[in-house]
Amino acid sequence: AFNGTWKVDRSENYDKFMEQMGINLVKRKLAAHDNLKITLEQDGDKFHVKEVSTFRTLELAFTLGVTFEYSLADGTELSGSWVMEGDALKGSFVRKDNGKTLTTVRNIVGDELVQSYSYEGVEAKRIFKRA
Ligand code: MYR
Repeated sequence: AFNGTWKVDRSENYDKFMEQMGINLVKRKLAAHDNLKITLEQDGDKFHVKEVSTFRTLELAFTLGVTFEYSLADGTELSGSWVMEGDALKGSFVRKDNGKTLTTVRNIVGDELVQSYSYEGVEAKRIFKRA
């Protein structure tokens, strides 16, 4: 169900979320228009991800339940994993710089992919449409 290429359509509370993450105004303004595109390919419990934005292009792979490393576009390093709960992908990632946890959930809602983010009491969503 997650398979395919998803292009960000809109965001909710994403600026506040990035502010809580400690991202400065200039970077937040750029990130608001990052044209993020994510391609997901699932094969059993393995996922291959291609991420393309105005900041960078990167590819990674992860296995459900297995910890991996991921860096945000600003260089912030995270370590964590995704698990499947029902039809939802749930991620829990710890920031290496401060030990705080960022959680994120991917859900298919209608024909959209909704990704929710939570960090230190602030929640945001980014909603993607099939590219
Ligand atoms: C992937 O499945 O796309 C790779 C792993 C993603 C890890 C968690 C993503 C959190 C992104 C937070 C973005 C907000 C930055 C302030």
